Amino acid sequence: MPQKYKLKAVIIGEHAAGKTSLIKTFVEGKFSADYRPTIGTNIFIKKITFENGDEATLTVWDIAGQERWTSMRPLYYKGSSGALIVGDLTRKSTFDQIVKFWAPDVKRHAGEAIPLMVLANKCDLPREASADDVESCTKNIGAIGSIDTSAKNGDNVNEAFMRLTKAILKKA
Ligand code: G3D
Ligand code: MG
Repeated sequence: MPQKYKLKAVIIGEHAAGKTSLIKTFVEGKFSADYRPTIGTNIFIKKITFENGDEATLTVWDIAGQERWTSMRPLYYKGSSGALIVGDLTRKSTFDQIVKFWAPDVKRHAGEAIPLMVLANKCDLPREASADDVESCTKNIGAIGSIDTSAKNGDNVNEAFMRLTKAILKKA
């Protein structure tokens, strides 16, 4: 019997790193009707089908606006089984902030063991953060891995979401 899973993931990282663009690319331009401006969160839903017929309905929560300062962060993280953490390759500081702020923040709210995937976004542009910078960020926070992405041309976007989903379900 194929299994059906329902999962919640969050996408976090500095303002303008590309979080909303990445999700929009992943869900092929479809905004969820479930848009909740009152809590400053966009919620996107995508169904993923695995090779063996199992299905996962992945709900991704995206903080809109003042990412760091919302008092809604505990609600936002609640019940998450994984997190995509986005850095911007054109701004090295966004990876420093993952180590200093975002990884501790998600672990505090969602538990130390939550699977984290680092997305090194904007790989279509000239980079300021090196592969070493991304790797040390990934190791430092104990993420399951990192992947270079471009929300603009779609590079690795599907792969990034699939790797996190598989890690959550322990399929890889
Ligand atoms: P956020 O949700 O993390 O705040 P956004 O970030 O998704 O709003 O993206 C911020 C800006 O970066 C947007 O530009 C967006 O088009 C751009 N962007 C996001 N991802 C990529 C990428 O992979 N490559 C390139 N070249 N640009 C990207 P604007 O100009 O609309 O503010
Ligand atoms: Mg956004």
